[in-house]
Amino acid sequence: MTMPHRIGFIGLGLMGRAMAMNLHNAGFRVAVYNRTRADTTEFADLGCTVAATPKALARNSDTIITMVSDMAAMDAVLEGPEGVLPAFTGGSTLINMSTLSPEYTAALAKKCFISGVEFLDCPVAGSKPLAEKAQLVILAGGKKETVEKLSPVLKAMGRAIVYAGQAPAGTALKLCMNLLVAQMTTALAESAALAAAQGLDPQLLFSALEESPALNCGYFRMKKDNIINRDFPPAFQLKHMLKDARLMLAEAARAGLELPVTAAVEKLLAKSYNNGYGDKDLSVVLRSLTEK
Ligand code: NA7
Repeated sequence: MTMPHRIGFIGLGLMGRAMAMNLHNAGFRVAVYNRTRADTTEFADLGCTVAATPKALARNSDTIITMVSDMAAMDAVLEGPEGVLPAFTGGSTLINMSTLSPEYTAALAKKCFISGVEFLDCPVAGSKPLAEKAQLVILAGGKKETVEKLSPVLKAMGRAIVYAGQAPAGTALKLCMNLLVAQMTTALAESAALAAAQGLDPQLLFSALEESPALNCGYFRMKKDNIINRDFPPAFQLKHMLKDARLMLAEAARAGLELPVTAAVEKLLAKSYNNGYGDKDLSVVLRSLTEK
């Protein structure tokens, strides 16, 4: 790819801020848009252009990357008179890295195709600490040649690209990955709650896990401090996993597949959300196991 390649980044939340910063640090010309403009200050201080609207950003970008909450947020930044889509011209590329439904993603791919815009469906595996270290795994859907052409951009944010097939295959794979994350988190929380209920120090659980060649995994280690300290600063907010659990169940239902454990996990996530923990790390489900 010939540099500079003009990248417009939309959505400077927990993940997007780190990803946009890694693109800037890799030498790409990055301009940004965020609904809450105050969160663009550090990019302005680095000399990045801050666009007033998604449309203004799209007008001056070759590639737009979106990393926003959900489908409503995507509609807000893409559609309408100040959205990306009306300003985007043939030959531009849209890379969505948010987790949306496969159905929404397929419809977006079609809309882009009709407008002559290249579309990549690239959600990521990994939360804030891995985003900060550019260690995400990019789950890529779309035309293989486009993924290859844009791999320098994707590699600036992640350690690896796993090509899944045409869109929405990236999103489909992401839901499978997050099914594991959701279940591993709730399993860890239930295990710690059972340890405490039996009068054990939860630290013992981690000591045993760390000695086990099979169970000593990076994910449990990442959540150790949260569980031991019962403090849940967000690496991945519970509200986003609740959205994803519902997307998994909807996809399974469409295929006539039952996911009984995921259904139980969704109930626990919903309980935590209703307890007011939506913005905490999803490991906060530990609290909801012991609260009425
Ligand atoms: P965050 O930290 O919740 O960030 C969400 C971003 O989406 C943030 O920039 C928001 O802007 C933006 N957003 C949310 N709603 C809107 C609307 N209506 N219009 C415009 N922009 C909006 O999420 P993460 O970074 O952890 O995750 C992002 C995605 O990756 C998500 O799909 C996860 O499931 C995976 P704000 O700063 O609030 O103005």
